[in-house]
Amino acid sequence: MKRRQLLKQLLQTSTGLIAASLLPGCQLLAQKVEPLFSLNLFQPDSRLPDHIITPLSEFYVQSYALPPNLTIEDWRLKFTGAVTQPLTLTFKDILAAPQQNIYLTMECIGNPAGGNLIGNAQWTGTPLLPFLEQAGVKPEAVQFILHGADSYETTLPVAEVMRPQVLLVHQMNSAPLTQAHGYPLRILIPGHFGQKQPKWLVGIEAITKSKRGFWERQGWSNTAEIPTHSLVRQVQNTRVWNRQNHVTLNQDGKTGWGSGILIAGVALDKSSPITAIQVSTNGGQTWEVAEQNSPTSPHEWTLWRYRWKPQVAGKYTLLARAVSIREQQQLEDKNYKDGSAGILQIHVTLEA
Ligand SMILES: Nc1nc2c(c(=O)[nH]1)N[C@H]1C(S)=C(S)[C@@H](COP(=O)(O)O)O[C@H]1N2
Ligand SMILES: [Mo]
Repeated sequence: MKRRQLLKQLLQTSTGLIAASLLPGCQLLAQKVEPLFSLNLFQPDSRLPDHIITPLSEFYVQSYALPPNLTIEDWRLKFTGAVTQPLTLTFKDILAAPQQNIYLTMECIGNPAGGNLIGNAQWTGTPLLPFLEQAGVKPEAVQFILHGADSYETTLPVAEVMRPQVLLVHQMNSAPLTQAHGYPLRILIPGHFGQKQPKWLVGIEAITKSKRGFWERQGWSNTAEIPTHSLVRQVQNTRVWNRQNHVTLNQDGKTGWGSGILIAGVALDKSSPITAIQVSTNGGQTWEVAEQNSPTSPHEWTLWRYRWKPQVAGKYTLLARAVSIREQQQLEDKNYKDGSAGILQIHVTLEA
């Protein structure tokens, strides 16, 4: 894609200019710009599904450089630094270990409210912890540096990486990882934005003095924990993100507003279940509870939909906020470099 075309597309979004220069992974070389997905939640009488998987063709890609070309034969994962027994794993070692599947939603910390840098997949891999125990992490270690073969690096506290739910994954939606998504292996660190989950993982280094990673050195959150937040995807058949967050509906026809309007989206938190998604159609004066599913994994997005029955034509401001045991989503971001936690405002015009 030509730079000008890309800028044009970015400008169609409200935060486009910020996005062009500051997004983690917003590199002209390797970014897919329009990974829209459709939720297909528009049979209101049907049950909400337990899972919606983002097809690979619509799964966003954020890479700060060109993806490295690795082969299973040559790939190695090295455990180095403050460990008693440095360890080198081959791909066979990974496959010989017990395998697990996990549903996990990946989101970029630079994803603007309601944006598309988010996708849900079922990942297959093996826990990291037994390998770390084998390598013997020394008590003086404070952090691990996770190294990608593209020289990407990020760091996390020892305790965060030594949780049993941290996985070394080699499959996405039952197929080997594609080159863009980290072939042959990446790490999943549940609860954190994408920047903490290096693709093409080749090194785990225990260090005794804290260090910041690639995006963190540029001011992005060093913890990069996922806040409680919701993303509106669709109002009737309109994908709101693609239309400057503005939807115009005529009263007539199946997708008009005469017989009600379906609003649908997703919500996510770092670790707590989403207890409610609330929708306001009057700019936040009153809120109604949306229908939602309850995923078995807290690391997978919650799906929700709301049926709105407006009585009169006019202009409306539509908001959706997520509530978890931890927090209730607020209108404004505290600091966008901690991830977008603010509520997206959608402007709806209903024509008579
Ligand atoms: N090695 C490596 N890992 C990386 C990155 C990268 O540039 N290099 N980008 C990170 C960022 S910013 C995000 S949001 C996720 C995106 O994962 P995806 O491209 O599979 O969607 O990968 C993360 N892991
Ligand atoms: Mo990212």
